[in-house]
Amino acid sequence: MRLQFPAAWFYPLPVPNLDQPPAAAELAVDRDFLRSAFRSMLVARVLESKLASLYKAGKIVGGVYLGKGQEAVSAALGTALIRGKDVFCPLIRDQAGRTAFGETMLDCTRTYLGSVEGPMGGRDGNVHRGRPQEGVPAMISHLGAQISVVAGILFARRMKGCLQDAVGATCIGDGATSTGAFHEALNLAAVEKLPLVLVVANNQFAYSTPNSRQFAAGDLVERASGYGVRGWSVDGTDLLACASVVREAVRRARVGGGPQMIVAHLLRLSGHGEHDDAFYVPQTARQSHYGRDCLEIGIRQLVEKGVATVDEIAVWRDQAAEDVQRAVAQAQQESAPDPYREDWSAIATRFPLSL
Ligand SMILES: Cc1ncc(C[n+]2csc(CCOP(=O)(O)OP(=O)(O)O)c2C)c(N)n1
Ligand SMILES: [Mg+2]
Repeated sequence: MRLQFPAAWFYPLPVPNLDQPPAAAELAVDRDFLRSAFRSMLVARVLESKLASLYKAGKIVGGVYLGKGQEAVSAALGTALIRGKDVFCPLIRDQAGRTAFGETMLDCTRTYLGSVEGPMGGRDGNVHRGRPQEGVPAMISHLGAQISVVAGILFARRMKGCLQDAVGATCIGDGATSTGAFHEALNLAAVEKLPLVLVVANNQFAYSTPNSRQFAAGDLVERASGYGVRGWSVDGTDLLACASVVREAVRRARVGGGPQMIVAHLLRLSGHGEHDDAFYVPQTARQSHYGRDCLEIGIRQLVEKGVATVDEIAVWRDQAAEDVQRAVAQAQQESAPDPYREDWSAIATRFPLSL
């Protein structure tokens, strides 16, 4: 039976800034950055659409959680980071950021389809994948625990004298900002002035719980100053704004400015996972400014700024669709892990983890 929540739970909705987007950021981002970030958004959207169909066809091991509507800030972050130097611990909704940071499509399809060739050897499902040796710890938790993982890696590197000008970034949702893990990790990062970039995607809901039932503060960004952290509030549906803000925040963390917390305001354009039809999201929220699709806004922005043409974007989309088909077909013909041939010792004991 479907639960019916009283309307008063949701409205009046003191959702911050739903119709008052933060002032548009100056375009302080170059053409190459925008093209690259946008392409990652597009690839992620095409890839995730395929994953959703595979889920509905019963072909996926475990659940499917999409980043639809959240790609702009995620892609901006992945593009601003440097693979081989920085640490990026993505969340469940960060396919765009993963793509931008250089994850191959095969890493994704192999994990979702349970292939032994995948980065987790087919042992762990869907979003719980990473390449820790390459600065991408596997996603471990939705609710804030990753902040301390990244802070710990940065701290360890500093103590070993090899931090240099690397930064570490991770992402959480609005719901995670109410956990102790968030508080403890951000506080430690601030005290130690770690080069940590934390992106909070405020998609207005933690599963079905609206912001109004989660916290009484106005804009979540206000929490940053409580920790002595630089806070940034950005319209997560606006690619130019995300690119500009995220890039500047990463730059500041890199030059010793300490932790940076970016709150991106947006709406999740899918269910919590593909098993959820998000019936609890009111129409008023869908029709609000933050119900806009950042991918459509991105196309408009790129074309209007002369950064890409519609024809070029169509070619990118077709290329992404082809690549996705190939990566899915490849993973589908690979085997699942064989439990009798597996080494069941903890992965961490098998090779030294270089932080
Ligand atoms: C410790 C813990 N409690 C509860 C859950 C179940 N859970 C997973 S995601 C989620 C909501 C997260 O909301 P938010 O942080 O806003 O992220 P979003 O899903 O909106 O991106 C909950 C309650 C969990 N994974 N771990
Ligand atoms: Mg949320």
